[in-house]
Amino acid sequence: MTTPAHTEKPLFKKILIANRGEIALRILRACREMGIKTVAVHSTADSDSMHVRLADESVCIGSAPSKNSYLNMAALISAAEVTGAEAIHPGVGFLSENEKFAAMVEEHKMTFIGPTPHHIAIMGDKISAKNTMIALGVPVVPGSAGSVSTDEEALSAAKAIGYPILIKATSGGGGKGMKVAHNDDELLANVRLAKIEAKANFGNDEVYMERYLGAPRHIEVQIICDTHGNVVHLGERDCSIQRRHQKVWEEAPSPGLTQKDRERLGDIVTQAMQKMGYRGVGTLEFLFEKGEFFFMEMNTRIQVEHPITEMVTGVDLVREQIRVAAGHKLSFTQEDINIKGHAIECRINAEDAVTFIPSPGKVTGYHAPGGIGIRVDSHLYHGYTVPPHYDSLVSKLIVFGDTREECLTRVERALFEYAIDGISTTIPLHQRLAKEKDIQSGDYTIHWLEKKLKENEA
Ligand code: MV4
Repeated sequence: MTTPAHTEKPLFKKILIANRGEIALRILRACREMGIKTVAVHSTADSDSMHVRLADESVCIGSAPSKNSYLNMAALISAAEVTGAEAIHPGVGFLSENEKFAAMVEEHKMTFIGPTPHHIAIMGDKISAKNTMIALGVPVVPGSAGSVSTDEEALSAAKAIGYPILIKATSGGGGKGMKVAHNDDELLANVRLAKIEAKANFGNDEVYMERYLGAPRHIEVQIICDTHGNVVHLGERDCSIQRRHQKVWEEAPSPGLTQKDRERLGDIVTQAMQKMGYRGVGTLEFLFEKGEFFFMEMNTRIQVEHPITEMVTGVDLVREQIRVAAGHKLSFTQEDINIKGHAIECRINAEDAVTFIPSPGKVTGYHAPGGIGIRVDSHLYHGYTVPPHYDSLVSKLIVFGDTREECLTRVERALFEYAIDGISTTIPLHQRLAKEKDIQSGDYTIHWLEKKLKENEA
């Protein structure tokens, strides 16, 4: 699935990577293999980071708080102009789904490695994302047509939806401000409460209603689109194992889907993206319950858990993302994609494995696992100091096996080898997860981990 580079127009000569940590490293690696020069940017807290060390050039763009550095649009644009970068890769988080930044990059005659500002904006608003998907023939959770303001609106929507109902904030993210209602009285009380909380948290009191699914799985589909009308899906990932809306453990393919489910979902998503004229990589998130898929939201960026899809498809997603951003055609078709084997990602955070209290500090010893089926995406090294200012993700252990059983065996083996000294990490949590009966059988929903952690507390 490699493309002879000499047969196509040249790619970018230089890319600025507007991110840090493991994902900056991931993008750097793709660029180096493609012969593209890299510019790292960093805050004053990240001068000694691995992404700065491995880049061809680096620019300090501000002080430790993200808003002064990794979220500082003017500083990023200046750094790109000064270094002569032709494109900016936003990575994940930070400005990766900011339509203003995407537009600003293009206004300055550089390429934003991502979708159009228009598509970012549509998917950034949950109601417009949902309405867009309905129009494209994608199944969504039954719910109110838009936001609900009055008691009358809420009650008439509830009649059509049926209980239990989930109230969500239009501007809310990560499940913040969601409330369940089982009858009309609860509904009216909770709509009022949700609006007050939404106003306080997001500065916008709009809320909408959906049928509450009690025990679904979180299933997301990876897609990639070029600017020549080609759309390919790369199968799904199961990200049901979460804590406080943070993914902890991800698998591809999902142990809960049949091949029929998978193909049905892939077809729906591919056709929708084709009609939409989407460009770049994207992920459509669904809830899956009793054999039915319901669209929730779409992420318009590369995702943290993309490597498990790379492991089971053999596709370098970041390389393809850069190629399509440069206007190249996808180097494969849907027929070339065959899901093979099984992959699991353990997200390793610099946190206590029981209390989840962040544990920044100096890594006084470091030994990463290796051997067959093991990939470690991490910016850690012996002597590195994990700064306290950012996300606590410090490593992704990505494991491949021909079967799910082999993959799980290798997860346990790799976790046994992994040594990170000086800071606390969530490695012990993953060691426990790998031994759990429900994990081994693949029988879990989005509520499994929180329930298990509560049981262990008691
Ligand atoms: C839901 C749901 C049940 N029914 N929507 C949580 C975050 C936000 N993006 C959507 N979320 C949910 N929406 C309906 N109609 C349950 C959740 C949910 C969840 C979803 C995915 C992964 C983990 C979750 C944990 C709790 C609740």
